[in-house]
Amino acid sequence: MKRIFLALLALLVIMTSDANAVIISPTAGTASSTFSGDFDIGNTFDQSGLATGFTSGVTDFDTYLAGNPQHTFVAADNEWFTASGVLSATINYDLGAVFNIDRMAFWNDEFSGVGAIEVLLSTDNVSFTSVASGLSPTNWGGNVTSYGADVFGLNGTHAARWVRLNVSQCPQPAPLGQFCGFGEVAFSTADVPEPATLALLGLAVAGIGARRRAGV
Ligand SMILES: [Ca+2]
Ligand SMILES: [Ca+2]
Repeated sequence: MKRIFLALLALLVIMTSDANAVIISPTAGTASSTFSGDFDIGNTFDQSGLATGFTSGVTDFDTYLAGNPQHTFVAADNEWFTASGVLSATINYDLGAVFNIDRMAFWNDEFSGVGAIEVLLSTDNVSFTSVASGLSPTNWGGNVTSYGADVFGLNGTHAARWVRLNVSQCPQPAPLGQFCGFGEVAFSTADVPEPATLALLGLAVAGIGARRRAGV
C-alpha cells in the first residue's frame, strides 16, 4: 500500500509540475529590416534593457510577469527598429528546441511601437501555422522612461521551435517615429520542470526505491 501511495505521490508531483510555466527566450533571430547594428533583433531576446532579469528555462513565467518587469526606453543596444519608413516587418526566432508554448510576453517600444502582431509557429522551419493575429500591444504614447510587457495567449498550447512574428501598423496611432520597434519578447512553456519540483520528484522516487529495497 505504501508503495502505491508513493507512486501516486510521484504522479501527483509530475502532474503539478505541468501547472508551472517557465519563461524562455529565443536563442537566435532575424528580422526583415533593421535600422542599424545598434538596433538589431538580438536586442529583443538578450534581456538588454530589462530592469530585472530572469533565467531562461528556469524562472517561473507567471511570478516574473507579476512583478511587472520594466524595459528601458533607451533604444541603442536595448531595442530593435526597422529602417526609417519601413512600417511592417517579419521576424523569425529560433527557440533552440521544440517547446510546448502557450503565451508570449511582448515589451512594445514606447516611441514607435508596433500596432498589430501575427504569431506563426513551426516545428521544422518550413511549414508555419498562424495561431494568433491582430494582437494589439500597449501604445505607450512616448511619455514613459520604461515600459512593461503585454502577455498574449496563443489560443492553446502548441509545439514549436521556430516563431515568426509579422508586425504591422507601425507606428501606433500617436506616431512619434516612422519605424517598427520593440524591446523584448519571451514565451511561456510548461515543458521545463522547476528545480524545486525536480527535487520533490527525486525524493519521491528515492522513497519508492528505499521501500522496495526494504521489502515493504
Ligand atoms: Ca531588450
Ligand atoms: Ca524606446
